[in-house]
Amino acid sequence: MNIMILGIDGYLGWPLALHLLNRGHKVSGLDSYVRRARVEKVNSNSLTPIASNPDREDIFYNQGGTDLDFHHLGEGDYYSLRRILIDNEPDVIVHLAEQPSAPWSMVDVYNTSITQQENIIGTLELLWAMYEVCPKAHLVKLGTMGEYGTPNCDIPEGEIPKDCLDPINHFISHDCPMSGLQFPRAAGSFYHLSKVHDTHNIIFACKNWGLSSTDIMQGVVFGVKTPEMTDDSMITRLDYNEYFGTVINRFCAQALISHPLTIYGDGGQTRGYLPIEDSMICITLAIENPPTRGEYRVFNQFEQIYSIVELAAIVQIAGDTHGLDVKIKHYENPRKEMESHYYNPYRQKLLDLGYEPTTDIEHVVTKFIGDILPYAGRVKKENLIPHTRWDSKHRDSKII
Ligand code: USQ
Repeated sequence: MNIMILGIDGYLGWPLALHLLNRGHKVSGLDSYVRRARVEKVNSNSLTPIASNPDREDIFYNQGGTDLDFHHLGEGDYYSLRRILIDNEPDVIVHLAEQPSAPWSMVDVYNTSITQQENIIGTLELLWAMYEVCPKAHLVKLGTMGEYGTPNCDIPEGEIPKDCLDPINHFISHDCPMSGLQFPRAAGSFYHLSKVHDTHNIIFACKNWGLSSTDIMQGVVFGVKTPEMTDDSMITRLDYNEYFGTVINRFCAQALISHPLTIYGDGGQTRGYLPIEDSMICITLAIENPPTRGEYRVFNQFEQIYSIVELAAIVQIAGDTHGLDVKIKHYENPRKEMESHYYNPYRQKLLDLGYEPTTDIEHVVTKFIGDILPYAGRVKKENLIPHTRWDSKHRDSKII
């Protein structure tokens, strides 16, 4: 297939390019390299020493990549996006080119506006360009499990199913008058909300113009190496700062330097998680099993659900295997979120396509810590305590 990856320089975009090239697909991509600049601006770095832009371009072309363009989605340069699509004629567009951080989106009015401008307007421009230039292409769009929030009932995949909810939260058999409508979204940050707005715009574009899309509600990804990274120059970025680092990646970076694992609040917050290899497999399944013309479908994408306390215990055990002294502490929660709640999302559609979730998470986290041990000296301690708060006050969280 002819696949274009938007956000090809990112944490997931880069390994996906290597994975798809390895499977014999034709791969092109675009990026604005803004992630590199934003991480520098918050005085942080990638834990892994990633290749410079020109070196990465060389690797991409050496691996068989066809075209790399510089483009910043949502910055109003619509005709250059159109031109890139005309030149590449993709069958599939994987859209990973969004501002991906909830905390960064909550810093101030400037960051909130940039997040929603880049994500919502960027996706709108893409939808218009697809309609005008390549309406038969399949849009694989990265959404988030965070769109649903943490409702007090089971979470289906996108739509409300035919079976209504019973009082003890499970689906029962009778026709629900609201079936077929989108399951209510209740996002917990301006970033997660930008993905909710994308969802509605994509649904409308599919209905109105006959575009087809897979909207992936992905859980939190962790890890850094995939089988295609045959030498260290091919490694993907790994963020661990309070903005761009997600929880398992942060915990493992903290473990490297014996900084206490930063559990926010009680740590009963439960989410779906998946190793980076699983993310590549799932996105590839979506690409290689496209929807029909005009279809909008949602895949919930995660390996398993875990609470933060459970994750901290897993990282502690994995760190111990490497002789690390891993401490765990609870910090004031900078976010407004439930710290104890019901959580039962479904993820049947990817299983039906053949996804076999990694089961031994302790083993995967142990291997991951081994992958990053050589880079322990690159961890900047000052990036580990959260400072941005959902109430817009800025101060370091204290240990509780
Ligand atoms: N958390 C801690 N300690 C930390 C960092 C986070 O306890 O040091 C907690 C947070 O309070 C939250 C949970 O871990 O309850 C997950 O936070 P996160 O920063 O790992 O992930 P989140 O902000 O929810 O968003 C991330 C990605 C986003 C992706 C989403 C999946 O940034 O792109 O879509 O995970 S989900 O969480 O299911 O929405």
